[in-house]
Amino acid sequence: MCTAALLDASLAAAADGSGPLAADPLSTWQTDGIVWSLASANGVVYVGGTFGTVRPPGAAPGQRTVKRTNFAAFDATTGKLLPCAPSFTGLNHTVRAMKASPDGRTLYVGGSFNTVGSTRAANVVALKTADCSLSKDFHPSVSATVRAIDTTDSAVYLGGDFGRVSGQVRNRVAAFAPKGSLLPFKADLDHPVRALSAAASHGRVFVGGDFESANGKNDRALVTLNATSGSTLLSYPGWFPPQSSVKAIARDTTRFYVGAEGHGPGIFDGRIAGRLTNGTMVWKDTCRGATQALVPFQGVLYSASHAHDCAETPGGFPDRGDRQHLLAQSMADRRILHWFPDTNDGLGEHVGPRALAVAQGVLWVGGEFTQVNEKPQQGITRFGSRDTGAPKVPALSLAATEAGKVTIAWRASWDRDDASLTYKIYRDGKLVARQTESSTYWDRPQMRYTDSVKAGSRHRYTIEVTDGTNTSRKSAALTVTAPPKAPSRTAGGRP
Ligand SMILES: [Ca+2]
Repeated sequence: MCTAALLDASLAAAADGSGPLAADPLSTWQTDGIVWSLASANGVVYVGGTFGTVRPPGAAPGQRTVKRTNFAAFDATTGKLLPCAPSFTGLNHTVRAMKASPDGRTLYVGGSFNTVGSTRAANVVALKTADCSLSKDFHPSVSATVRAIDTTDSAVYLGGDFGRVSGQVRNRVAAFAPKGSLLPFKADLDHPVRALSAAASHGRVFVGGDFESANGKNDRALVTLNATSGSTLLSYPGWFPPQSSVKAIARDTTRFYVGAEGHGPGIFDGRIAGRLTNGTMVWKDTCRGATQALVPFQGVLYSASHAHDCAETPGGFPDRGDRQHLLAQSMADRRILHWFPDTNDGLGEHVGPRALAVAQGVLWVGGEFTQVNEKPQQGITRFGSRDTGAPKVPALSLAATEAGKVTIAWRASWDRDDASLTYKIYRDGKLVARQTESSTYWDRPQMRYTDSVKAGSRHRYTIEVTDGTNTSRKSAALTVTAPPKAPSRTAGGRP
């Protein structure tokens, strides 16, 4: 991506097709286990999951570890580890959901735990962000795992596996006043809730998960509830095939976005954009490879998945037997943008990234991975706006020669955040040609250049490739002697 693009990210996406972020990871702390949730407030990024230690950037597993039990906090700008470190412990201890209050003063943390520091808790607590202490007001008792949290000025919504909250029946979704009293909001979902998005200005809450039924009606995977009463406002018949779950919901001022995970026939693993006002669909992409997290940022919808077939989505890729774990797509029209940082599958269920958050213009990614862009990096990574990676240099080969002519060939390289690359061809160290070509990792065209030289002369050719910001090293030299005169012959030796 070009630096001028940073001035206006929506224009940037249009200008070079990559969006506001570069695909080169920033130096980032790591965890020794799975990150399930990310949240930010007041210049701090909170990381929750199933882990016992964190370690600095570059440290190998087990080296220079610092104890952090399922929760850690980092400076959003520098990435430095912060001292805020309550431990979340208990049977199956894990942090699965976090969200700050709109004023940033409180961080709500949910999961499966019964002790936070030395305080008894029941699967959800509130931390005061000013001093990292536990809120004494907010200490509801939730009967099972909390998997989703969203907040408004007047309510904290929880979703998960539970059936009772503070002694009352609340089937998989509940709402509290910010100070901790249970609100009358009540809905009945038959299977776990995994995602929540509260649109306070519209008086509604978008709820996603594994359920087949909501408030006694067949409503699979996604439902929109009245934010005060919990009654069903909008349903989505036909949006999700059987055995599909909504794993993530995000929204902006006019639309909501859902990410799904499907199992079995007629699978739906992609993303849908819908209108907040009436729940109608704007677009749907049918990429295969379950979506785990979504975050909108400057006109781009970033998603965590293990996409392996996006052939039917504009800008997408065919199934090649590999997986692309991070995607950027236009929020306007679902087009897959040229932004392809990647993780490996990693630990656990081997799906790579599971959580996304943007803080101070930087995208934080958490999950199961142990590599980012093919280098060791576990649990957390970050992407900012600065493009620092050069494309790989192609290898030159001889395509043909004839008297006074040499044709050299190479296969186009590719770059993780720039589609259009410029190739510079040198003869005996002197720049003789430039060619610009678009490429992706799944579509790298063959390229060639025919040079005119003196018959019988001998030359050394090299090539380098640039994304406009970063230039590769020069290739190994290809030495060619142009034939003295006709007839021509090809490199294959046929007359
Ligand atoms: Ca680049």
